[in-house]
Amino acid sequence: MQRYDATTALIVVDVQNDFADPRGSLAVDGGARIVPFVNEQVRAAHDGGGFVVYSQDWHPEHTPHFAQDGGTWPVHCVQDTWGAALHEGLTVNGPVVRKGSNGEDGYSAFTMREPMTGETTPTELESLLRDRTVRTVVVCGLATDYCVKATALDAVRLGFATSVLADGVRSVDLQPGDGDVALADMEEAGVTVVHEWDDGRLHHEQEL
Ligand code: VGL
Ligand code: ZN
Repeated sequence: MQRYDATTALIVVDVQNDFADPRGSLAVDGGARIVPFVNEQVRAAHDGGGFVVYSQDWHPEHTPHFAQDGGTWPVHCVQDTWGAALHEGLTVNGPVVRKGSNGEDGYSAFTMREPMTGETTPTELESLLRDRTVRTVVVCGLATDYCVKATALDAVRLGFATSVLADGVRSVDLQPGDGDVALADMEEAGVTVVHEWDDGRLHHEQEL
C-alpha cells in the first residue's frame, strides 16, 4: 500500500522551539523526540509525490492568548524570536502557514479565532490543499491536546480523510491524560489514529 500519494498531504503542526525544545517556554514533554519520526514522514510523503505543509504559531508580543494579557498561556512563539522558529532538526521542505499573527488565538492550522469576538478566519492552508486536489491529510506535531487536535477536527469538518500519527505527536497535558483524551475525541470525530509504525509502513484499519 502506498501511504502517501499525490492526493495526500502531511501537515506538520507547530514543531517550534517553544514547544519542542526543553528550554522552550511551553516545552512539551518529549517534544524533540518526535523530530526524527516526523522527518521520516516528510521524506516518505515527498517520495510518494505528496505535499508537505507546516504550521507555525506566530504571536505578537501581546495577545489575549497569553496569560499576561488575560489569556491562558505563558508567552510563547513570539514572531521572529528563537522560540517561534521551527526546530533546527526538522526537515522543512514545503510551505509554512503562520497563525496568530494579528493576535488571533485559534489553535487549528486551518482557522484563526479573534479572541474578543470569537470570529474565525481561515488561514491559507485549505486553499493550499485544494489547489493540489488533496483529499487525505496526515497530521503530526505539537501539541496533541491543542493544535494537533484542532487541526485534525477542522480537517474532518472540511471533508478531508484524516489520520493522526500517534508516534508523531506529544501533548501539553495541563491535566494528566489530556493527550489520550484528545486522541479519543479525534477518533470520535472520524479521525483515524494510527498507532503502529513498522519498517516504514503504517498499519491501520482504513486505507488512507
Ligand atoms: C499550542 C497552546 C498555545 C499548540 C499553541 O501548538 O498546540 N498550544 N498555542
Ligand atoms: Zn499559541
